[in-house]
Amino acid sequence: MPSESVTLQQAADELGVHYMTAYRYVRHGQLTATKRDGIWQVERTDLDAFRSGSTPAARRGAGRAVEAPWADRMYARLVVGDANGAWGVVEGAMAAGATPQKIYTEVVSPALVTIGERWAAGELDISVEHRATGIVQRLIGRLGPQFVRRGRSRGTVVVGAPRGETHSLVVSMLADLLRATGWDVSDLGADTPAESFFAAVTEVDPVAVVVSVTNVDNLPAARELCAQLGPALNGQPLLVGGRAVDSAEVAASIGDVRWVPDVDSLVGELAVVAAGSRTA
Ligand code: B12
Repeated sequence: MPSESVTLQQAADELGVHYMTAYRYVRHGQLTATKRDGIWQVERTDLDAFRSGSTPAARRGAGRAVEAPWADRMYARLVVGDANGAWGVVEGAMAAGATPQKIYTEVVSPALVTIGERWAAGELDISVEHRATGIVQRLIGRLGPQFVRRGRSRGTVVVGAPRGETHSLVVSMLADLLRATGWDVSDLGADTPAESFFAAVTEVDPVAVVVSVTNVDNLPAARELCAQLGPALNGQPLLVGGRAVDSAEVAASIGDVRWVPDVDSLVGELAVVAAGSRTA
């Protein structure tokens, strides 16, 4: 029996990429496709193998994605305000096998960190950072749907940042990284009043509430938020992290919260919390 095949356009739709990106995967030998009656066809088995990264070509691609200086290229596009070029870097890295998660953590974030360092050193004007922020917002908007995992949800997590904390890109990326691991995320964004946290908790009955703090100046606001929110929770833990919360001591100064050092640990912690709430 011949195996099921889809057109390259359908394969692109399923992968959540533009047709030209899927075509580049074929040209680079990462995705196997054959032309029949002038139309590129992809066997379902090849598409599944590409998606899981289990073909040698996809693995080679993934290796190249880590090796190539994609973050430097992204930085170069962001500082000159080249939105199309920045998306081109995303497409290039993905054609080379990078996952959307890696685009956030190994391409976009390092580029932003460099911009922050150069701004702090007085080498870049703040307007450059604002312009780069606008571009990254759009990149996140385009990449976001690719983080949604099909299948049964593991539950819902409320994510936000305290009043005054304007670093919203961080919250958006964090929310997507959690979605990619099967969680539904009620993303309240940055600069979130305590009332919005209350409303979200009441509405979605989350497994946990995640508070992100990027700027150390916002630690007092985080303390205030957690002091207000803690007593209103129905046993759900308050998980706190982000650039400004870089140790258990800093987290303890915020209050009765659990410190989580990074996103991987957060995914593990949420699994433990969810298992506990199921058996309780
Ligand atoms: C873009 C940016 C801005 C933009 C924000 C735009 C936006 N809408 O997000 C603008 C220009 C508005 C801005 C403003 C300011 N910024 Co600013 N900004 C940055 C910059 C360059 C990038 C931030 C970013 O998006 N990083 C990318 C993310 C994804 O990286 P990340 O932090 O690693 O995030 C991951 C983890 O932290 C983790 N995580 C996050 N939350 C949580 C929670 C939990 C529980 C867990 C487990 C994990 C987790 O997951 C994330 C995803 O992987 C940083 C530089 C940097 N080093 O980050 C400075 C930076 C954060 N900003 C800084 C400062 C000082 C400011 C200002 C105070 C400047 C000023 N004087 O006006 C203001 C005001 C901020 C405020 N009121 O809160 C400093 C903070 C230093 C400090 N004191 O702590 C930095 C570090 C720059 C620097 N080198 O000095 N900023």
